[in-house]
Amino acid sequence: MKKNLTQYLVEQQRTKGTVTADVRLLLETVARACKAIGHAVSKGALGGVLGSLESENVQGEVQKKLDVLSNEILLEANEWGGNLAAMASEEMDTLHRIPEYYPKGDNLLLFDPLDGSSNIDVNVSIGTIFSVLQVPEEARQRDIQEIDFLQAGYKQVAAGYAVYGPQTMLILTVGDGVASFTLDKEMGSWVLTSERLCIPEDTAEFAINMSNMRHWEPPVKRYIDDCLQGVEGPLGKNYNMRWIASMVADVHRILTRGGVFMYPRDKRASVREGKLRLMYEANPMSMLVEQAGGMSIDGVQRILDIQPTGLHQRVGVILGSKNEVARVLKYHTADTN
Ligand code: P6P
Repeated sequence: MKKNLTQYLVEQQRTKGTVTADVRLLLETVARACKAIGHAVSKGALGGVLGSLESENVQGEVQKKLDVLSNEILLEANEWGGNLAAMASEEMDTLHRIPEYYPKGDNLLLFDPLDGSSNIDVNVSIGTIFSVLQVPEEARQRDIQEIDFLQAGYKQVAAGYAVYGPQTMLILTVGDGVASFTLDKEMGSWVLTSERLCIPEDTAEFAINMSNMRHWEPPVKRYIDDCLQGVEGPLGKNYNMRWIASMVADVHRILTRGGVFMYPRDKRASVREGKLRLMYEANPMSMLVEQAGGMSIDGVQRILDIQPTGLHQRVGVILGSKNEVARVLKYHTADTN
């Protein structure tokens, strides 16, 4: 009999002490919300949820109907459980405090409710990314402020994503490796399908949006040029390329078979600090990748060590197979020596 998510989390709580009871309940609530989001996504045109709204989010991006619906599903599911002090989301300008009339807890939940929105209307895999932090001791007797969220990624107590693709899967870490669960849609349960995902240390597959080549900084340009020279080039092997333009889908491929994912900062004003968001995209994905034996940097430093300065701060992201990311790091540090 395969374990389900609850059994996995109870084992983590009781035998390994990696999660507290309230984090376990929080993760089960988030997983339940992801089932509801996946159900809404799967309806597509039949659910009247495709297309865009007139509104824009804090990032200045046009919001898809499903972006807003997914955000509402996560807020409503998590408001009343008693294990959170506040939430933050890509779709909300600022934090969302737990209403006075609900019990509160000492955890903070951050999420990108539906990552890869540009793929929704063309039926390509998308996903939900989430991160759990704890309320700092000094903030536990007062109202939560935005600054209480601004903790380096190594302080996360849990991180994960749901990917809505051919299978609906939940990928989760509580600090003891990375487990994967597949949704049994007949029973409505998340069934444990891998107890410990492991990223191959080497790869010959890179993921980057090549249309941005003219904007890249020199180290990225040199690395990709060397990859494209194949076996005759300095890297001595032929590389393959993938770019799904859904971080969840690209990272899922890397957790499954290795590779290197790159969304580096570049010369465009809007991407000067990077495109992806640190708190609810790069940090949770970096915790997963490191827990699966990979590496995750912004180009020059470990992403999980970055001290955040803003809730919606952007960052360059280069993550995946350890030896390949270390190679990309060398291209960057060689530039500064
Ligand atoms: P581009 C999706 O909008 C996203 O935030 C990530 O999921 C994805 O990796 C990236 O942007 C794709 O960006 O510029 O290739 O469309």
